Amino acid sequence: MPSLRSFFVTCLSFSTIALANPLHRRSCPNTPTSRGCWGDYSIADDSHHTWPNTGVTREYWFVVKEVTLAPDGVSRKMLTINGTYPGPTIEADWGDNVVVHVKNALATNGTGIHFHGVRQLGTNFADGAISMTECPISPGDSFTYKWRATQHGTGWYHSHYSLQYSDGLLGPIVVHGPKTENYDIDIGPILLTDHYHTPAEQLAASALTNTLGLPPLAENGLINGKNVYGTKGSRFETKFTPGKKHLLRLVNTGSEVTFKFSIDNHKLLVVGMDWVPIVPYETSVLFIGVGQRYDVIVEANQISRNYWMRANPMLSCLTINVNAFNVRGIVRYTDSTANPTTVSWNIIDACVDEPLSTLIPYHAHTVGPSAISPVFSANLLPDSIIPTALRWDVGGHIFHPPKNNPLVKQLLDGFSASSIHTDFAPVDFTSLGASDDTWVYIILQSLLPLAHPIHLHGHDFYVLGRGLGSFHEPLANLNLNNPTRRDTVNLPGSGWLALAFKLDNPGAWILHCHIAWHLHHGFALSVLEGTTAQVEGVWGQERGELERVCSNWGVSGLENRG
Ligand SMILES: *[C@@H]1O[C@H](CO)[C@@H](O)[C@H](O)[C@H]1NC(C)=O
Ligand SMILES: *[C@@H]1O[C@H](CO)[C@@H](O)[C@H](O)[C@H]1NC(C)=O
Ligand SMILES: [Cu+2]
Repeated sequence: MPSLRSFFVTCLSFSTIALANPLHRRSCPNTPTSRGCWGDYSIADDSHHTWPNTGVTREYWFVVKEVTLAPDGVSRKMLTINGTYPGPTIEADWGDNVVVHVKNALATNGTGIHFHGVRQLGTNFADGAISMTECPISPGDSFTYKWRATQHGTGWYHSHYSLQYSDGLLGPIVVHGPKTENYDIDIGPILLTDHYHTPAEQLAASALTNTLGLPPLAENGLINGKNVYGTKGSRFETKFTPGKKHLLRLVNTGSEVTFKFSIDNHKLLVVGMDWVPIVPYETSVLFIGVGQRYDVIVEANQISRNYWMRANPMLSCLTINVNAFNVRGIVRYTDSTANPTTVSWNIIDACVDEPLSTLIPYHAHTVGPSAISPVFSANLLPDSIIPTALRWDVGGHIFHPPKNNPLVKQLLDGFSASSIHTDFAPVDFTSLGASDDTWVYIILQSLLPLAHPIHLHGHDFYVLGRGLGSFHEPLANLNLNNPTRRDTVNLPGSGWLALAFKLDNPGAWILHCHIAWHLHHGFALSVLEGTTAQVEGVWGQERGELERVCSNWGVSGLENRG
């Protein structure tokens, strides 16, 4: 078999020819032996800068409804898209347009859908972050999200309203594109989550008044919406074709849990993190925090039998899970229905993210000097109204803004960034404007021995460094030379994290901890990017829809009930 490198070189030379004369651009098909190819494009094309113009629109109709389901055999009420959990897969090719019509069929609750990690370049209005870019969609009302799949890989969508995704309102996103290694079969998304038998709202209330700051107890974990619980339920299963290479698209859709994922006896070749292709590396056990994704290739090169697929919750990340060592699926080589008897890799329980040195983006970027580098510390403080309850304070602000007056609406209505209410925890970059060469760094500091998966909307950020203790690193010591680039990364407990991004996407974006309870209790900052004129520029006609959805939300009278 020819080496993958030769395919890249072939594709690369095609695109060089294409630059000289577009009519001579030859198509390089994506096949099991040429996954680096992608028609007129290839893995050599950096999706940060370029994407195919397919002219194709993928359209989806989602109905948000409450149903009773039993993912692990125990019935509970869940919030779903069209009654299924996980929700339907949004599937597109790199460069396609995606249109998602969301109708709210809940009786007494608002909703909204966010597309996790999708860059939303110039489409701030499609981000679906309630309080930031949108009012909740009222019962009976609908909203249409329109965005371009400029990146490729694996993602997920979820409600960004209250704790709704913890009650099930989520599903996978697959954007097909070239890969940095060859594989034969795409197994598709594999969603990993913690699972609770109690509605999220009740759990959050107990987490709030738990003065130790301990998370709620999870009864279980699920793989693609399934697992056993005692004698109930059934496990997720997948079939491997002997001798073939399988692509698995791993997503942690959890509320709080950090997993180590593994398949007994099999190595994982990691080829993508979040929406970013990486230089492939091999591991037997992969650490996946809430919101993170990894595309891995697994070769069915072991003897023909059944194997455990494991998602072990990391108890050292302060997860509490009743079924901790039994969050498993089954990989079968044959039609046997027996349970596997295989032995686990040695899995060390540690709350330590994949090392940055192994997560090397395939397309190297260099980070420029920062215009500004604010430091924000995260701490748990007593609530001003209920002193026995705790709230997350980040840089002196607790994020709990109104739903009926989103930050972007206030900007468009002519309020200056400095007059935005402090409940938005605003980080105001408006005076810098948005341009292709303005960089900002943000340093986050965790004052408690608790790690947080940090996620930014509207960008892939650059992870310039992280460490234990308090941040006193000279900026010059940070790694600006092709640092790890992704949209969700772990801030270590009692440690720091230095992130960078370019101010190239005007709008209002949220930077937050993806532990659902932490976000719900204030762990977020609002990033204001671009001048008001630039924000107006990207919103254009979409402002009418913002006004309509907000006005309906006002009429619904639900503002103070969720
Ligand atoms: C969801 O349900 C609606 C209404 O029944 C239907 O039109 C739509 O095609 C369904 N969508 C998906 C993705 O299954
Ligand atoms: C709406 O849903 C959220 C999350 O599930 C819940 O916390 C809230 O209480 C609900 N609101 C109403 C009015 O039912
Ligand atoms: Cu957190």
